[in-house]
Amino acid sequence: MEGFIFDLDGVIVDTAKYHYLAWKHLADELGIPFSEEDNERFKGVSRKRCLEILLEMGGLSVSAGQFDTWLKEKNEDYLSYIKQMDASEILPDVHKVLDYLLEREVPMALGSASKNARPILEKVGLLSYFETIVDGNEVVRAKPDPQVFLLAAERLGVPPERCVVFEDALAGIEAANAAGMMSIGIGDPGVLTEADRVFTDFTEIDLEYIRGLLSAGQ
Ligand code: B16
Ligand code: MG
Repeated sequence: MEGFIFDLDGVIVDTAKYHYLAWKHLADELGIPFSEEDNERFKGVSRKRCLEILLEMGGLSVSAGQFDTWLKEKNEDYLSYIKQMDASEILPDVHKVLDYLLEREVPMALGSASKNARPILEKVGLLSYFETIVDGNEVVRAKPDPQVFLLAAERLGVPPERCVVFEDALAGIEAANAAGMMSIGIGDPGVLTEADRVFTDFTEIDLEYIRGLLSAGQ
């Protein structure tokens, strides 16, 4: 493996809790019941699609103008949480793996559905680790479409079959598989059934395993 691609939310940081608070705030305002379980459906899904799902849940259909106002309101609320983020929010042992790859000059990319990926990486001090950032501002077709990861590989200059993707969402695993890349699931093996390999979190990933990925086939 020559190129390493990381999803952001649920892999590097746990911003899902802030997305939840912001969606919950809007849902309460609209009188739509919304639980943490409902929020699971929003993982790896674009902001626009999330609002569509929320409105479907509430049986609401609204004008384009109103839709955009609520979308903006949710994001401003979310950004108020993001503003307070720092390096302590990097998920356990993520630094261990990123530092190992950086020391070996292995090209790394971020492949996220979020339009806020850059400011988040800046806040937690990881922006400089990535050669390229492909985020929701650039990608037209959302995961499970492979576009985000194929663009990341192209920018890294690494063929897809030599790229490995770390993802916490099933749609992201499907996107990595569709791109012809190795998929590593971070989370529940019962959910991420299509991943080539699943770890509960990065504390389970041994650096020997990463070393093995780098030397496989050589
Ligand atoms: P934003 P990822 C995704 O990030 C989140 O999992 C998803 O819940 C969110 O709706 C999406 O980003 C868009 O985020 O509102 O910041 O543009 O997992 O692809 O890194
Ligand atoms: Mg994710």
